[in-house]
Amino acid sequence: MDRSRWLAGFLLHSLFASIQLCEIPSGRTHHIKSFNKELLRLTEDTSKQPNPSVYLGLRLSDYHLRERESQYLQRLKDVFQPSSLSIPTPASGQEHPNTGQLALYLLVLRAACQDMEPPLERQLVTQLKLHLHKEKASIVAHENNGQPLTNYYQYGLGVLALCVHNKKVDVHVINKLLAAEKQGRFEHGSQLFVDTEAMAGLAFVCLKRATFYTPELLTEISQAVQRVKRKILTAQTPDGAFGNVYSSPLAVQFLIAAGVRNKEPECPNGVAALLGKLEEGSFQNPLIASQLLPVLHGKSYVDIASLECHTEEDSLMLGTSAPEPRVTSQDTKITVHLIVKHPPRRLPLYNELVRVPAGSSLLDVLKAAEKRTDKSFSFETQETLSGPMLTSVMGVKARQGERKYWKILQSPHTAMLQGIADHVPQDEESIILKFSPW
Ligand code: B12
Repeated sequence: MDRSRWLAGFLLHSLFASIQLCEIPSGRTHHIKSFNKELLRLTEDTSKQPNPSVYLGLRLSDYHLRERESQYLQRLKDVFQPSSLSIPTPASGQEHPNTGQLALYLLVLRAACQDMEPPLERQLVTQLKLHLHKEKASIVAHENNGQPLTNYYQYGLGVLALCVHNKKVDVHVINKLLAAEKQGRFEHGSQLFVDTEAMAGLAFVCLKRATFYTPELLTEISQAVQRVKRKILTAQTPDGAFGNVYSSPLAVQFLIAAGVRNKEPECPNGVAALLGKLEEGSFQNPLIASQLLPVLHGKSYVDIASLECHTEEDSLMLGTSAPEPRVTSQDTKITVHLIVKHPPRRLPLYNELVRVPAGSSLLDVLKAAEKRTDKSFSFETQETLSGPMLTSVMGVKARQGERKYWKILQSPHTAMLQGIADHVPQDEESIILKFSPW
């Protein structure tokens, strides 16, 4: 081979190697397809409210079953689309969709290549701008300690949704997100809230590509992307997860969007950890699964901006077999120690052993405790995109605007990484429900 051809080949190879993004190595098609099918099967259950995140995950996949996606889109519209210009449709039992739900619905409309010119669609954009304005006002109202009305995760999601629709985001709204990120508001002690950091990071990557902003602001946004990248890479644990296993999907979405290369060792290690957990079946929760599916195709929420709908072909087939339900064994019973704490009271409100069939979820344990003859335990839940959230225990619940919640712990200092419907306790496990600030 002559030298110039060798050099050209070498350069081409180096170029190819250097653009290898933080993505999934090839050869996983079978696994990815069956994971995709599981998410698609969830759309069959019409007894559950449709979940906009699930639709986004499906749209960011390379595999599709268009009729199913269209049916699910219609169900989402039935829930989220306002039917008139003045009265927004209630969603999830709330008076209005919250900032995050509205943002997700707008992302859904872009992912479905919906025409956004009709008045009702334009009104949704205006409504999200208004929500973000109120969120910002809430941050400003308390100077150094200000918080958005919902949370910074939803604030970032709102900015991302407007940006993906190529709408100009109010510079003051952007500045508050930049400042919060810079001041480390997504951190608690030494712990980084990776999901929130990643969501803000996705918003910054999108804003960086827009043409509306001054060079000074774009420089600040670029610096923020670099900071988010550094923080997320530093949050990698020895087992490869970014933060924890469930924040890793969004973290890797960000790394893909920010163009992080495979040659940075955190990336292949993180991807390997995700694939390992995928094979173990750790991503059963629909919300987390829907945040992971784009990653398996090397995509992120930022890619919703450029999704096209006319080129897709059906490439998924669903058999008739339904997913296997969780197996509980009536013969084998386990004992779970349930403790309810309501600080500053020193004595627990509840402290009992509860017997349930092996394989029961924590939700089943709470139901069993409630059924006991002494009737001393009671609880309430609220349906969310992540599943049922524990909102009240023995009559104690957060008041409107009070930043408290029922924290679930496995030991006095270990917070659980799953919700009540997903966690399956082992025999003799202790579960502490503690009313805590957030
Ligand atoms: C903010 C947040 C919280 C806040 C919510 C307060 C608020 N009003 O804003 C607080 C601190 C209360 C919280 C609590 C918990 N959280 Co949280 N939370 C989030 C976060 C960062 C954003 C949620 C959000 O706003 N979504 C957007 C809107 C549009 O969706 P939504 O459905 O309307 O949002 C509501 C629900 O998400 C709900 N919620 C929040 N966390 C959880 C967790 C579970 C399991 C459920 C069912 C509901 C729920 O609160 C939101 C606001 O009302 C997500 C990150 C993510 N990737 O989703 C983690 C996340 C959902 N939380 C998680 C966990 C584990 C918990 C806890 C179980 C922790 C614990 N050990 O106690 C508890 C819930 C306990 C309970 N009582 O049932 C995990 C869930 C992982 C999984 N396997 O599904 C996530 C993904 C974070 C992570 N990577 O670990 N959380």
